[in-house]
Amino acid sequence: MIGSVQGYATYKVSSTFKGRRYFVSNQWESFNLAKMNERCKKDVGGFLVQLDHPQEQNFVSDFIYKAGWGPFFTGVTDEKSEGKYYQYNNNKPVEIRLNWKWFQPDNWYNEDCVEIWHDGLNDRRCGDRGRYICETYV
Ligand SMILES: [Ca+2]
Ligand SMILES: [Ca+2]
Repeated sequence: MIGSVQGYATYKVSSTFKGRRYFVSNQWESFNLAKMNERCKKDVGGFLVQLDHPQEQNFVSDFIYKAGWGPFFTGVTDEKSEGKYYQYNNNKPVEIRLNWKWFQPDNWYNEDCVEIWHDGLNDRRCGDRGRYICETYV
């Protein structure tokens, strides 16, 4: 944790990881992929976190775990086609092996957004209240 940034939301800022930096919003609100991706752009010049590097999930997990209570939403989703996960920001399919929590993803009542915990990912309903994670290249 290296400080905080104030935009529309307030964010805690991570250290750098392979030329990237992460920001986690401090407040809980209804999650929306388009809205939060736009916030990331305006507030920190980034995008909703893309999980596209093999070690990235671990780094982000460690970072948000120290940031307090979740849920913490990522930019990974299967809203266009059930079970086909892609990065909302650039529409590219997820190419790394995602580390899911046990028995996830289960698409319980149509869960199309993905939250990250210290012990893995879970699919969750977009629209649930939570915090979101932005990513930038540094
Ligand atoms: Ca789903
Ligand atoms: Ca789930």
